[in-house]
Amino acid sequence: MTKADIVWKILSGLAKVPAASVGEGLAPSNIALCKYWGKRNKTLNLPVSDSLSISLGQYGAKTRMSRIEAQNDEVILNGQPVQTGSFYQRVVDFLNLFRFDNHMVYRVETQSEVPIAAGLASSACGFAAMVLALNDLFQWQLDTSKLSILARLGSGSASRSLWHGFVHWQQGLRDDGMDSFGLPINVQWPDLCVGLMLIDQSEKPIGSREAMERSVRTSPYFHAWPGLVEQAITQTLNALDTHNFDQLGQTAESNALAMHALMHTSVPPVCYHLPQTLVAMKKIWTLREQGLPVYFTQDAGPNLKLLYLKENAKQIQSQLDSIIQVEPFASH
Ligand code: 2P0
Repeated sequence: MTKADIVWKILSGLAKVPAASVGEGLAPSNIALCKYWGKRNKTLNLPVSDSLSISLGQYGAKTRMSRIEAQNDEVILNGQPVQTGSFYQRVVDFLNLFRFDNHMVYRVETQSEVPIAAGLASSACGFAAMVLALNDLFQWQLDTSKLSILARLGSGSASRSLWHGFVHWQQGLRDDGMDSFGLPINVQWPDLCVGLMLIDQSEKPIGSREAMERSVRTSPYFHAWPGLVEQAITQTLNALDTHNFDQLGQTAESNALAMHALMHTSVPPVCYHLPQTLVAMKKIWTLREQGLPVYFTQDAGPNLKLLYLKENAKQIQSQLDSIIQVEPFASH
């Protein structure tokens, strides 16, 4: 089954010519508290487990799309035309799924509010915003689960970027992935803060897609991973129900460390930590021993994302450098 098969299944009977001159989409970035790491189907980005994330409020992508008379797609990122490179190619590959006649060429203008320097994945909100813009351009009025499935075809984590707050991506069991999409979790936690801790902004040694594949193929511990995530999700849902911050933070931190253990035990090993990453982790553990409730999570890069409550924000910022504070439940 190809991505195009899924697109056609979802869009069957719907308009194949734009109904508006411009379509707009706005999607927040997200950080996984229980990680997506490993695919059961690489073509369709179907995961081996559920995952659970928190969206980053005003940090995200805003995309405007229109059909144009041109030979090639026009891709504009933060006001600058992009004509080559892997970003351009990923956008064009995704647009290829939505060309319903030979002359369907697009202009895609994205304004990304993601602090790229903080090592946040911009692909998740980028693909989600593109899908929302296409839905608006063609006036398909797709429900959110279908929008989530389409976003997943661009990037797995994009399936979680259609909502604010906490989101649970259900792995699904079907081969076509029509049951693998995000669902919002109806929990508000206004005091919760996410601190983006900038450690290094140089290019990653290896992309997350390849690192993920290598973990699945070579880590001797990978067989334990889906069960660990399942357990982490149960614990996180319980922490959300009871507003138990320590359970939330501890579960997220342990899950991130388990994911990095898979990478460290891959052959050849993948290590996203820099010496400063370890220094920061130890500092966080020391602060916790001293009674300050702060936890971290880490994705496919050296930067950390901290979890803490608003009442401790000042103290945490005075102890740790370079933190961009996000309040996921503030109005946006
Ligand atoms: C996550 N990451 O759950 C995990 C944790 C990175 C570490 O999802 O291959 O860009 O496009 O489906 O979504 C990054 O991987 O991968 C990711 P693809 P994606 O956020």
